[in-house]
Amino acid sequence: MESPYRLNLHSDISANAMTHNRNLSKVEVEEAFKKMKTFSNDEIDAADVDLLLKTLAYTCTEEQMNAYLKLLTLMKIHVTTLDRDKDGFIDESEFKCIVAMLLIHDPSFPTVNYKTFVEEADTNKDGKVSIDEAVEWFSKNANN
Ligand SMILES: [Ca+2]
Ligand SMILES: [Ca+2]
Repeated sequence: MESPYRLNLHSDISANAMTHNRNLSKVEVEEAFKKMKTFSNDEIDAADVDLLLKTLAYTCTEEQMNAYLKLLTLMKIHVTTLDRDKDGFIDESEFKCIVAMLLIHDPSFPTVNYKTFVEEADTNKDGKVSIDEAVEWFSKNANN
């Protein structure tokens, strides 16, 4: 691993966590961020993302945020964070980083090559895998 990836409190992801769950207020997201050990300058390390989600989930009932939604949010954070050149698409080296990261959390995650990934994940058939397409695919393939 290189220098740790940082997730910003005001990123799309944080907004996403809120829009997916209308009962989760900005204040709650902020408070969860501030509880993280690595919190500084409105950012946390990607390593704290799991804990952040657990903290957020803890403030909700199961009805408010179901397991799949948590998985989807977690995936979106991983995929968005690992889109290193920030072009909105997942290339081969980025794909490998995401898989490597998922394998840490879930050693049973299926190892798939990049070609297969593009074939399966590219739902609008433009030859590229966007962040949303990748999130869908990873969520479907994750052992939940
Ligand atoms: Ca990219
Ligand atoms: Ca596509």
